[in-house]
Amino acid sequence: MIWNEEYETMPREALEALQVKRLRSMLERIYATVPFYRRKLDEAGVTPDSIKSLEDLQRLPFTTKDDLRDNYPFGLFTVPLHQVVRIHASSGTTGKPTVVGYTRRDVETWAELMARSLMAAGIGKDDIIQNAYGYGLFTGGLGVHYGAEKIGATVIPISGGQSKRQLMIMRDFQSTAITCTPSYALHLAEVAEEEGMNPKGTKLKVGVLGAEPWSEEMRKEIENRWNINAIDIYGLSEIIGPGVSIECTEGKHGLHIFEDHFIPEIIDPDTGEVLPYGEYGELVITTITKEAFPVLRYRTRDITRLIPEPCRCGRTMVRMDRVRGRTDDMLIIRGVNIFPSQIEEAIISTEGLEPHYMIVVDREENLDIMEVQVEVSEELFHKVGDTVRGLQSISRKLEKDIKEMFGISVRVKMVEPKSLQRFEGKAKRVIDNRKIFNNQK
Ligand code: DLL
Repeated sequence: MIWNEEYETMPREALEALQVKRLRSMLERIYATVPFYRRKLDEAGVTPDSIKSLEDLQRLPFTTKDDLRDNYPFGLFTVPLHQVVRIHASSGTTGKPTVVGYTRRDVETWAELMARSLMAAGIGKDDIIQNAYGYGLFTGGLGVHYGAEKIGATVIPISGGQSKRQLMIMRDFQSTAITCTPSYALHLAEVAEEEGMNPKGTKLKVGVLGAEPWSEEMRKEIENRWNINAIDIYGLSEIIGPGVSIECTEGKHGLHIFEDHFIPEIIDPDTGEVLPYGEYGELVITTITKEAFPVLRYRTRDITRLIPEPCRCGRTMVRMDRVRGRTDDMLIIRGVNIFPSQIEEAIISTEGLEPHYMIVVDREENLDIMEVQVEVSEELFHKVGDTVRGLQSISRKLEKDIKEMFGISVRVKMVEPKSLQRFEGKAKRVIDNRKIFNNQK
């Protein structure tokens, strides 16, 4: 199902012409209204009307999260506040949040993109969407909400948390779709089982899950536990919120980026050089229709690659691969780059372990030490005769698998079922004590 055939299946040539036209008018807008961008464009020696093709984009400067922070809170808005009808902010773990604003038209654009996204996930007007993304400054809740209303679905604005209540409502209102983070979808299944409710027996048929990295193994786990189709949705507040890209139901291989609104590039995060299609690197996005808060070549810090091959669904929009992780979440252990989602894959493929884990990194005698804490399954835990030796063989297997993947030794610590923290929103997977140590110095 395609919400907007005209744009979503536009021939590439026409799409690229539209992108160039929109890019130029976006540049005119930021040049005229935002001193920060005017300065950066002047420094780069480019004027908006010198942009003739998409290749010219490479001559333009990047925008980083630090630039947004330096202009906190409203310094990069292109319109006076009386034209801003909504403000959101990204959580951020430390310091001030990143603030973004929307004009009335931006809110409409966002609703359109979320309408496209939900339809791509196989959701329509007859669906009942339980929207368990947080409502508030986080973009997840309201982003999904407006798109759901636009396609005429019934939306339950339940927000995150209160798992037992979520399950009661899911059953009583007969929700057919759930929107939340993958880690919360998994946690809800667990609570359902604890409450004696069979997650496979609900009316749910699809989950639109995102806002954090997750592995293919995690998808399978969620799909099996709930008997649903789990669709990956990507976005970030700085660009618009959820609805930057989404998987379609055709094969679930890559997320279509809505290129009539966003121009994606992949760069080498170290050199800033643009990489060809197919290579992994940092995703950079330029918004070309946003009014209040456009961003030029924004460095998302998310690692992925672009997949240009046409998709069976008929959309002509390029796909991005699932996000492997963020450059700032990437662990460097004794010089080796590791994304938590890669450890997740190894855990889920190990029999007897649950997909609940925490990675703890420390430094002992100048050496990086990585410990993977992971829950054993209830079943295994209660099988008495099998205890110590059985558990040891599982932790050794995981240690060996990780060693094979990365060439480094890790410690696997198996913990009791349900003893690690659960998350209602974005999961936290890493405790890096080296950072604390460095900060204290
Ligand atoms: O997480 C927006 C969102 C809400 C997306 C609901 C999807 C669903 P932020 O809080 O600004 O916005 O966080 C954005 O989250 O740069 C990625 O690192 C990560 N992220 C978002 N979606 C995915 C995904 C929302 N599908 C940051 N896979 C982004 C992996 C994701 N990481």
